[in-house]
Amino acid sequence: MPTISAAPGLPALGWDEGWAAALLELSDPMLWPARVSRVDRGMCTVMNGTAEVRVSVERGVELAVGDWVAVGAGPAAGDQPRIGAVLPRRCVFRRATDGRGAVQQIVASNIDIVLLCDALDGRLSLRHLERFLALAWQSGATPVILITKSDAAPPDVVAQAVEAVRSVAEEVPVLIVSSTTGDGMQDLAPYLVSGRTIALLGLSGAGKSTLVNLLAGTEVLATGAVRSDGSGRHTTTHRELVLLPGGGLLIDTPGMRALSVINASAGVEQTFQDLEVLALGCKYTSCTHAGEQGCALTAAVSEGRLASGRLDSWLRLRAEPASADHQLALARRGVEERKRRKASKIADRRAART
Ligand SMILES: Nc1nc2c(ncn2[C@@H]2O[C@H](COP(=O)(O)OP(=O)(O)O)[C@@H](O)[C@H]2O)c(=O)[nH]1
Ligand SMILES: [Mg+2]
Ligand SMILES: [Zn+2]
Repeated sequence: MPTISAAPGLPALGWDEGWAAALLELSDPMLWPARVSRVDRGMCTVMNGTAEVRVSVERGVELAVGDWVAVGAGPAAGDQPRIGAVLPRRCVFRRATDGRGAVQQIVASNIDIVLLCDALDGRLSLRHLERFLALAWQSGATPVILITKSDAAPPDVVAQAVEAVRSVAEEVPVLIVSSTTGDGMQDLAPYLVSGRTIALLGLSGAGKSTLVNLLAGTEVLATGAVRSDGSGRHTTTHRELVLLPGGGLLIDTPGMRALSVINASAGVEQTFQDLEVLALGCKYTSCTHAGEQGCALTAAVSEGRLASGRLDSWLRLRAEPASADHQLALARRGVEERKRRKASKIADRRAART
């Protein structure tokens, strides 16, 4: 049975004319629209504007929190409703789950804004942040950097960290908040608009779930104390879409340790626009910026106009998508090969039996 929740209608969940058109294209009047708020094995929870409903998910259907789906009746009377179709995603946030980039998982979909959370504890380096930014731009969402736990460091340390972050942020807004004191929360308010979806990304222990609970006005998520060695804990076991009482939707995500930038060349380009512009000044258009003669980037580093770490970071991230693509292709080929071998074994056995 659907459980009635406070969800005040579809538009507050982000439903608009575009989604309505996508649903119409399915031309099945028996399907009803809903947004996925939680994904479990074989099941998911959806919000339809008036209720939260548990829906069964058939094998092979890849679902992500944030998806808009068309739901239909189960095969027999009394069966749980099931996913009829996933409406084409406007934007997805993917991550590699195996460190080599061969296995990818959709972290969340249909996000408008990505809040990149950094706890000022030194675990999120500027190089990490550049990776997060590249992934955020690549997803199609707009990134905003959120420095959390501002109460946990003296003001001059906070100011220094903000300055460092701004040096790689380009035009991305940088907000500073404390969930403990409430400082800076008013700067977050303009982003929390009805129907808008915001995903929180960051390392485990950055204070994401605490912030979601604070904004939701209730303990909707489990939070975890950071271990004494500062390594943090994975406390968010399920990504969940939380509808805020004052409008806006938040998606909390588990901490991301292994973060590789896959197929994100456009995102990398956007993140390093300053370097892309500088590179226009290189003598050769084929310049690899590895110390060739006439390289504008090498010159900028030696003149102190560009941090060498940022140049290294750009060169590394630019090289990654190609290698990850290659890994992906290799992995796919391996799977195909195994399938072929299995099929021929079965055929052999059948032939032997007859
Ligand atoms: N001092 C301080 N601690 C915070 C703040 N926000 C969260 N924490 C603590 O940081 C730890 C990790 O928070 P949590 O929300 O679980 O982080 P998550 O892994 O990003 O979801 C918990 O012990 C929180 O109590 C803050 O604004 N200030
Ligand atoms: Mg959490
Ligand atoms: Zn160059």
